[in-house]
Amino acid sequence: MARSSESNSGQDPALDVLDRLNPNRTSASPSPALGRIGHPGNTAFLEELHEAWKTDPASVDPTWRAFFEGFELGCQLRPPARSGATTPTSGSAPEFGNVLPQARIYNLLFAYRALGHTLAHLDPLGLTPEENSDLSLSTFRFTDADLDSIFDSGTLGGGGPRTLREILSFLKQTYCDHIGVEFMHIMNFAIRRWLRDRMERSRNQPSFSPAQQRRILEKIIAAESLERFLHTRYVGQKRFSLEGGETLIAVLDTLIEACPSSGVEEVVIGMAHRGRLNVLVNILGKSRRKLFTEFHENYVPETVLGDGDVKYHLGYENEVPTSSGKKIRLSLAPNPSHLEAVDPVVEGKARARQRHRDDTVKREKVVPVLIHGDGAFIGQGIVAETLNLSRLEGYRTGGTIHIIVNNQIAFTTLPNDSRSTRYCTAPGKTLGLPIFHVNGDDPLAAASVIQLALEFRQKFHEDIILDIVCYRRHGHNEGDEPNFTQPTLYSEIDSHPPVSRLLARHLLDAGLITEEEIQKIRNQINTVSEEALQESRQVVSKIQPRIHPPLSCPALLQEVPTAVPAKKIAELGVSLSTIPADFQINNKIRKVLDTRRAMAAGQTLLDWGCAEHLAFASLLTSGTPIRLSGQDSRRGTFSHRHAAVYDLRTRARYIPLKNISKTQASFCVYNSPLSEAAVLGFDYGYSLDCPEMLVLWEAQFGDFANGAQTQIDQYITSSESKWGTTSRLTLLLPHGYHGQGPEHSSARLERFLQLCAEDNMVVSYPTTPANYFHLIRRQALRKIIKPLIVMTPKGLLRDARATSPVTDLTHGSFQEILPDPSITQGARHVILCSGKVFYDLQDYQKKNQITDTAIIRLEQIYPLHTKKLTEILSSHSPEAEILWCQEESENMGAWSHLALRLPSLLKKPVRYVGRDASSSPATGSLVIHTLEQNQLVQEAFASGSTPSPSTPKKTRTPTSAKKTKSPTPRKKKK
Ligand SMILES: Cc1ncc(C[n+]2csc(CCOP(=O)(O)OP(=O)(O)O)c2C)c(N)n1
Ligand SMILES: [Mg+2]
Repeated sequence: MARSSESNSGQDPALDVLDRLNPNRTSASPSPALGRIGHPGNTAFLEELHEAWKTDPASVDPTWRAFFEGFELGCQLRPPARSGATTPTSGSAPEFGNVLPQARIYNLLFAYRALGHTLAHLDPLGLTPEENSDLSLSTFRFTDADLDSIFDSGTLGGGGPRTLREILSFLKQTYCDHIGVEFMHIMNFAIRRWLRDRMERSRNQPSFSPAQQRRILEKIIAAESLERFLHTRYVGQKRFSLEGGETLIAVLDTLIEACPSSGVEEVVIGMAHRGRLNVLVNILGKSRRKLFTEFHENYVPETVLGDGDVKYHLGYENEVPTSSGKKIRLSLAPNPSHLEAVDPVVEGKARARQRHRDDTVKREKVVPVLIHGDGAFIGQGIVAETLNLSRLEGYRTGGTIHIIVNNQIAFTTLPNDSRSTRYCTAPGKTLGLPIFHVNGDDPLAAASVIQLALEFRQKFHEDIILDIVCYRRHGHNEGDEPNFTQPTLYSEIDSHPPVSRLLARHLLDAGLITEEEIQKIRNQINTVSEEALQESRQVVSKIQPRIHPPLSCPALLQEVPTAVPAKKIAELGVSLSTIPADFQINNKIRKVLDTRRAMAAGQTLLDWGCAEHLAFASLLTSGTPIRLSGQDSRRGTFSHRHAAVYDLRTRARYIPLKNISKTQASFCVYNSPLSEAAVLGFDYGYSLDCPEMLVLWEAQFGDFANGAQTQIDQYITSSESKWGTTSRLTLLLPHGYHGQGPEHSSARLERFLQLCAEDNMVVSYPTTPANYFHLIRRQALRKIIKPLIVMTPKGLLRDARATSPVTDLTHGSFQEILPDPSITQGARHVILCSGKVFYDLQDYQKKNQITDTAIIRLEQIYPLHTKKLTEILSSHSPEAEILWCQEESENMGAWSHLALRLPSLLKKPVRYVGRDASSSPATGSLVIHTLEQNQLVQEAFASGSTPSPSTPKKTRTPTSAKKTKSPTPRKKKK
């Protein structure tokens, strides 16, 4: 694993000098030239410059002049006496006039702080070379003969004169022992200095009381014993053993122990498979009996409904005692197989819980902790996306503690094939996070780092990473043979003593524990496990395997009253269009707001943006808080929302929805970073723990939701069945064919519909502002908690056809099915459709004065309101031909979902009219799009409709038909 070292972009030696001269300096703006001495190799350059300055100060640039003046001055000062400092016993007196060797000492300090981790003893197996020629004495032009010379030690551990030998020993102990730290890339000087001082004060050596050390040993033994117990009692059953990485349990325990004194009340944890069972039992206090029951072959998950999940994905929540007497609430989020997908979900959950604890400013009461695998942390892009949320107004959680169980392998893949970086923690460097690498065989060192991590998090509200370098004692899982692929590594591991033995030896040598006491601890733990096993056997003998009923929820189709009185709507319209008098806004925005006021007053028809604002405003004033997040959601991608308006002179922001009344609920609208997976995951997590809030995530274009497909598949659509967790999350996905090309047309309605079953969610494609108004209100107000997927408009946002009278808001409720507005009975042909194509069909119907064809809209496709649909159809001719018309290609849109359901429901064939099946969602040509669109509309009215005499009667085009070439539309004539 020898790799070239990463760039050391941190503080240069010159700044170390500046630091010493002026310790209160909080930021630096080095001259461009200063950057050139960021590496010891550039010493020669510094010397040259220094010589030039000595000969003629005017020959160097002013920044350098100031630097050398200060430097000389600093070197002439006698260093302050250090309390407890070792007085040099040999060597010559400090030669502060001998600037050049002293400058090289500063280089050395810098180099060890920046690169000392490359020499640290991090790998328990000792397989990673611990060498770096850049840190050899000769690099700094010293020899062994200089070791007893005395120098100014700069800022090292309080400064003062030290021999080179002492300086080296100090640096090695601090930066090259069992803790290797990367922190010199951090651009914030206050943070860097805090970390430096904190580490150099203790020389990065743990100092735990005897009782604490014993506790840590007990935790390590508990972790190991549980794995061994499971190993012998459930041979070959998957548990993703933690062995080799037991230090994790000691680290988590130390973290929780430190919570009460740090003001932490709750820890929200996310983790993958490795060691999860161990964390559940030994940290969250899940009973062993329960765990062992889950191992039984007859075990059926305890969900009331749904399908459940395997034991190493399950979540848990508990209040655990600490030795301070205070309890800490712990939760472990359920986790799907998809590695790291849980990260943003946990962040969202943590933020929601901070809100519940009224901790939205400092965010110090609830701490998110993410436990990662080494392979996944560097490999999965969502890690970087989630890290990027950490400082953003709408997504920050006050700092996440990341712990990596770095067993130096991912399934069968070794680090050389896993990453292009030296460390798996490299993503943390992009954000300038402190990164601590710790030898996993030294639980005391790791525990000391986690204490520092919590202290850091509470002080700076930033993320921090602890990388526990360990190994994996067995295969990837318990059915896996590691010797197939890593024979040499595993012969090394086989002979490596367990961490419990190493720590026990340390405590025995220090006289902190006896062999008998250690044996007693082991016996006690095994007795508890054995008793739990017996209990679990009794429970299991009573289990009757049974298949759970489906999640089915007939109440999903019940009407929810969502109308709002006209007076209230008008009042809201006034509030929403009123801007503070001293606020100067863009004229066009002023017009939008004025129009909204007129719309709400019933003076003109309502558009989409106004209906949405009124839906939000009515909910806020009746006590429902709302969170809306997405790319450019404040304005709205299509400039239709304008939830925030800006002062022309100052860009001060004013959000009318936050200013409706003093008693209203909170409205949060955020422009998200350009991420789908992490932001959707975050909002989903938030919605889980804030069920009283309406949380909406908006895609820029619906197409881009596919970047978050994992969150959709593994959480939103299936979490209720797997884990019994429900979410009211609402997805707004702009969808519709406007000739904008393949990527801006489709939100992939078909994918959502394919995931629909057991009433797991609602999929809707509303066509009117009023129906959208009722849909949003219903989603927030009804007791049933289900995710809602909404295909939202783009072109229709400004289309006069897609408007609603205010009376449609003040009366009625959400309509799952909309009948034809003009042809309410007796039609001999019925076109069923959903969404935007309705308006094209209606135009044609009107233009051609067609009276025998009714167009019925499915505004909610899943769950389908079959009763309403059949009722509406019953007012038309029983012989009426029914067809489904869509603008999406045949293999997309709602057709494939409905084709499986409509014929049996309606007891007659349903004909398809729409674009042919296609690999790409839409044509790239506007003219072809228009041709296709016109053709499919004509075709929908072709079969016997009158008058339309010119249109030939057509049936569905077989999908096997050849594609025509451009510019012929893809919808072909037969
Ligand atoms: C996104 C994703 N890809 C692949 C897998 C299959 N898989 C499960 S565990 C694992 C190895 C993970 O390695 P690492 O992150 O180092 O964790 P470890 O198992 O070593 O603790 C893989 C590839 C998965 N679960 N999720
Ligand atoms: Mg690993």
